[in-house]
Amino acid sequence: MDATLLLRGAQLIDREGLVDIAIADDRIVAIAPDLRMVAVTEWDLGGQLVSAPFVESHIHLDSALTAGEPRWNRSGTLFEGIEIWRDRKQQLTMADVKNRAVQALKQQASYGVLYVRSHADVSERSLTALKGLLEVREAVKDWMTLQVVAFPQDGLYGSEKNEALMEEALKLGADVVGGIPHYEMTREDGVRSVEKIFELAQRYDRLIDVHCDEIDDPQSRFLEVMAACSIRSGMKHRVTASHTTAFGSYDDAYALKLMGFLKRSHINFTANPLINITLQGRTDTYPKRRGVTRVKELWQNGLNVSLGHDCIQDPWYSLGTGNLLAVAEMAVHVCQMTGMEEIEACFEMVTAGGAKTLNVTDEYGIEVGKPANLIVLDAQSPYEAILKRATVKAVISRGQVLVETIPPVVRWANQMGQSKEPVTRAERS
Ligand code: 17E
Ligand code: FE2
Repeated sequence: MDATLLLRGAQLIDREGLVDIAIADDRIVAIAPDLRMVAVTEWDLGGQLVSAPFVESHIHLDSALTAGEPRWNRSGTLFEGIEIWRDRKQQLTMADVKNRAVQALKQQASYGVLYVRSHADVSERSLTALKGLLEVREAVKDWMTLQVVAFPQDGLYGSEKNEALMEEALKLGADVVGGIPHYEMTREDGVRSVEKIFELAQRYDRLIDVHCDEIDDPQSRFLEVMAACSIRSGMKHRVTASHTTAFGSYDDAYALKLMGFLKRSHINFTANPLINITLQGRTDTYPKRRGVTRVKELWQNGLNVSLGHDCIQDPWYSLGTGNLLAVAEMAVHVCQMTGMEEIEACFEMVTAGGAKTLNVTDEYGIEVGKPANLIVLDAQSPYEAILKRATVKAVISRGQVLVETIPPVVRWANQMGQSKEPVTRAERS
């Protein structure tokens, strides 16, 4: 059999020694050392890391690239962000949503992201955010897998119209049912919103991804409601609890009991350390909480954790590039995951962990027979990738080279240099 693309000398994550990877059309057809094959195109990777693509498990593409519109977030809180967005979303048009989303997705793809789960606000009457992202999902499907969450930013019961809008969003084809129980007006509304979300997900056969307890209030306890609903419904890995930052403020006695229920529930977690280290703790003076969920303990207890970017330049966060290595690096710091195994786990949380959250494990990974979606990093290990925020040199999507990036080159002036050869940043560090 001939290959269309043959990658020689690739370092895989869980395998000693280098291998060749053969791709025919859109599939991986062989993985072994020194393949005897002919290929249309052949690359020698010289031991560089080949990974399955990054998975962005939590982002808001409808608000991406709107930072400063109509004003900047001064308090830095989640709640001021929601108010600014409430004003900005009155101006949404299909073109506005689609242009910004595609621009953000292209930027993400250039950093090696080929799977994205985006929330779309469905608490605005015209459903423009949702309809725009559903059209984008279709428009990009040949190079990017996009899942859309119907997310009621203002609360499922925040106004009378919202419950019907959620259902309409599911009829229009949203992949995932979202929610925001900690922002409902009463605790009772929060509980019944979670119950409603599970009912809708089962009725429409969709996944669940709830913004859950994104607040520093240790009394915000909707995660236990999600765990109970997951155990009772058997929805397990089809359910994701996002943010869960209050878990970082619960006392240890309650956290211990909760962890037991979470293990029984088999739900996924998504933490967004870049955003929550800045949004949370705003009402604290000192000591100031980190406002991030218990990532390390969830991982140690065998639960699936993925890491998301959450924002790319929007009312909640004026920075953000789409590069998941920046998110993994932040998790290493904020979650104190500095041990070598822990650093490697943070890389897994932006790759395989994200694939579990999105429920795409059947097609995800570097294995013979799977779709040829993979990235070549300017690094030899996950540790080195995070260490130097490695350039993703090539992104291969559905067997085609989608984008290539040349790592920066540092040239010393002659009188300083020992060598006249250009030295890459990688060699210098
Ligand atoms: N909306 C929300 O409720 N929480 C967030 N972190 C963002 C939007 C970005
Ligand atoms: Fe979010």
